[in-house]
Amino acid sequence: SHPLPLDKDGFIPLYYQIQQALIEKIQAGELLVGDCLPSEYELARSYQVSRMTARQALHNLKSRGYALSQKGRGTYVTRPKLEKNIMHLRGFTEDMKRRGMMPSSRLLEQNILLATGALPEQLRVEEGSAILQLRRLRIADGTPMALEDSHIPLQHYPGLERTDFSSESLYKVLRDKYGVRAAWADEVLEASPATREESELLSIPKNAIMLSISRVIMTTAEIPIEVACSRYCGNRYRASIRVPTTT
Ligand code: 16G
Repeated sequence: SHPLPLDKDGFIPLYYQIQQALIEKIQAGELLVGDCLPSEYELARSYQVSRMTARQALHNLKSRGYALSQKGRGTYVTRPKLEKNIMHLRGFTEDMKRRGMMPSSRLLEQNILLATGALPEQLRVEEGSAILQLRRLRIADGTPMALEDSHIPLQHYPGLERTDFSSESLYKVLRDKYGVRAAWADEVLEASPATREESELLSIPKNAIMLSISRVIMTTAEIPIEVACSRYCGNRYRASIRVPTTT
């Protein structure tokens, strides 16, 4: 298809107009994951701009996660990173469903253990009280997205351990069976390389960068729900936040 003419007298930079035109094609499904994007030369010729301008447009698509360049293959469309709004307390299942993706899990561990170390204080329970420990590989549309470790104090949620977490959503069960309402969470975000085990489970290169989110999440009644660590693939996830003004 012939590219739309650019607005050359306006205030919107040309590279930006080209970049947005390509993003629109990707979002409209005219360009699919794996498809080649026009080369720098082709873009420059069809939009009547300099190679520099075309290069900038392609560069921005790559840095925004819409494309990748590979020697011999050119620049091709990739699946954009999921943007996780870290101001929301939604669980994985709900978050993926809202995006129109199909969530699933591979249950790696589901055990009862006794609270030791930092857990009693974080979960506000006695040392040695029963904790449900979950380790799940979280999958969306068949692609492994994250590894999650959760610790939930069973004294507040008795019987929770009988749930089959290979198919159930933790937050849905807590909401439906225990009336839990999440109020706030303390979160820490951190970058670190994937361990060997993580790279195998998530099918990513060894030492690939992971985005780690550790959190303690509380109910409206100030009862701890969960201490969790979610380890997201750095090439599939990024975090966003709206920063409010402080007065
Ligand atoms: C989110 C939570 C995780 C929780 C899970 C429940 C973050 C950083 N992590 O991934 O702590 O265990 O949701 O998901 O938000 P589920 O309801 O699908 O089991």
